[in-house]
Parts: sequence; structure tokens; C-alpha cells
Amino acid sequence: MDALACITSKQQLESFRVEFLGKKGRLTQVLRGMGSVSPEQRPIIGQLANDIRLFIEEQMDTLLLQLEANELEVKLLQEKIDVTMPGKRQRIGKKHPLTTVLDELVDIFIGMGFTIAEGPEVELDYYNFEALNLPKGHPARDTQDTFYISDNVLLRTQTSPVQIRVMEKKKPPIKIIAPGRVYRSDTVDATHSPLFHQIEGLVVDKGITMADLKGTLEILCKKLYGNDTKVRFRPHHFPFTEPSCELDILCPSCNGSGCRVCKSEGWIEILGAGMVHPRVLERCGINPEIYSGFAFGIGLERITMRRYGIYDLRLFFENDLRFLQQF
Ligand code: 2NM
Repeated sequence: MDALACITSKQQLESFRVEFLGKKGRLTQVLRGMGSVSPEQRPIIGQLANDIRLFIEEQMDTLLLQLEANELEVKLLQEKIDVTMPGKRQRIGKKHPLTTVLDELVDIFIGMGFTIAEGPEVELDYYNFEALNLPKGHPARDTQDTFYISDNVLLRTQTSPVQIRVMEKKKPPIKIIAPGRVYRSDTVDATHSPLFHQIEGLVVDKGITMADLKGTLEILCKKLYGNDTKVRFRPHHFPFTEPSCELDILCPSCNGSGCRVCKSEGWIEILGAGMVHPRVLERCGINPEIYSGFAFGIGLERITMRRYGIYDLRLFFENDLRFLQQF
């Protein structure tokens, strides 16, 4: 009993068990010695040894429960937390301004029934140029502004290849936008970056005309800049559309009289567009005698810069928190 009273841990209790009840334990030794006890005394001593074993085991069980309770109490004391202490503040980030404007544009197009198409940023020369009516030797595919990976592989310079891939696979009606990163080998300055973002759109069906193009893009501008926005369509040239145009909005700052915002132009260029060239449709397996379509391309950076008065394109890509936290 004295030996039990000194025990303060489970390890000590285990040593005690080995010492008294183990294979070579003291009580076991007593039972082994039964051979030398007279037959009359054997049952008495056997009974006694058994009673002692039961008694020790009972005492050990009680002690074990007590030790475990003590252990838990110590643990609870050690792991006590003060729930009234102030927590660590979680800093929540913000959307990048390009993401904000992209999300807004995507919402507008979804509302007009467009779906979103995606494709590879590493493209084949065929999808980026050839299929878009830009044959080898065309000035727009000059190596000066295209990142070539090999003769036939490049970083896409616009998201039109996505639309070519969709037209190849899907029969009209087609009504998609293709947002994403595009790459051009420009020298970096306040208005040029080798990586920027475009949203191109494409609508192909029977009987699509320039009126659909004008209506759709005017509604886009009114949703983006307000219902009283004035638009104009200026003739332009793109190799993949015919006819082609650019869309301007009347400068909301000066109402057309000319100011710093519109650089004295009175109008602000928003996007390029046109009726998809019949040769482009044909190459994708769409019969231009039956179907027609319009397409457009919007530069995300330019729209975002104007929206927030950002004067240097490089700020978008530097990830400076002082810049990003302003929006
Ligand atoms: C623009 C301007 C005009 C355009 C054309 C096509 C396709 F694939 F249908 F031929 N996609 N996007 C297009 C037309 C893009 O960006 C200023």
C-alpha cells in the first residue's frame, strides 16, 4: 500500500504492475513457490494470493482513474484560453480594377444573351492569323509585335482565335464573348504593355446585319456609360471584317466641345467592330451565302483607365498595394 501511495504518474503505475503482477513479479513468484507448500495449506495460500491479486488490481484501477482525472485537469489548466482577448484582424483584399470592369462587361453581355468562350493563350499561327484573313507577309503579323514560340506557335495577339475555334466546331446561331489575356511585343511605357486584356464578341446567324451590330454596341455603351450616352460609328479597316468600323462615344466631360479627357477630340474611342469577312466564315465551314455575322473587340485596360482616371498602364501589373487599395 505504501508503494501505491507514492505513485503519481501512469508510468509509475505500470512499473508497479510489472513489479507485483508481471511475469517475474513478486506475487507471481509466490504462486510459483506453491510446489513447496504442503497439500493442506496449498488451497489456503492460493486463495490468499488470489485475494491479494484482486485487491491490488482494484486499488490500481481506482488509482488509474484518479491519475487520469488529474492529467485532464492539468491539461485543461495549461490550455486555458482567454476568450476576451482581441482577435487577429483578417485583412480582406479587393478586386483588381481590371477584374471589376471585366465582371461588369461580362454581366452586361450575359444579360444580352451572350455566353463566354475560352481558348489557349499559346496559339497556332493558323488560328491567330491565317484563319482571320491575315496571310503570311501581312504587316499586322510582323514579328515586331508578335511573340513567336516557333514558326507555327505564338502567344495570341487577340482573342479572335477563340472565336475561330468556336465557329469551326459549332453551327450558328453563335453568340459569344471571348475575354482574356493577349500578348504583343511592345516596348513598355504608360500606354503599352506586352500583356493586356481584350473582350471580343461574335454573333453569327441567318440575317445578321450591320443594324444588329449598331444596336448591340449602342446598348452596350448605354449600359456602361449611362442611358444618355451618344455614340457614332466611324469607318475603319480590319482584315477580318468587311465593312469595319470603330465606335466612339461623345465625351461626357465636355459634351463634344473638346477637353483634356478627350484630348480635344470631342469623342472617345471605345471599340472596333465589323461584319465578319465572308472568307473567315467560309474557312470555318460556315456558308457565307446563308449566314452572316458581326464581331467586335474591346480593350479592357483603356476602358478601365478612363473609368478610374489611371494614367499609367504599368500600375495595373505592378501589384503595388498602395495602388490596388484605392479602388
Ligand atoms: C476587333 C474588331 C473587329 C473580330 C473578328 C473576329 C472573328 F473571329 F469573328 F473574325 N473576332 N473578333 C474583331 C472584329 C475584333 O477588335 C478590335
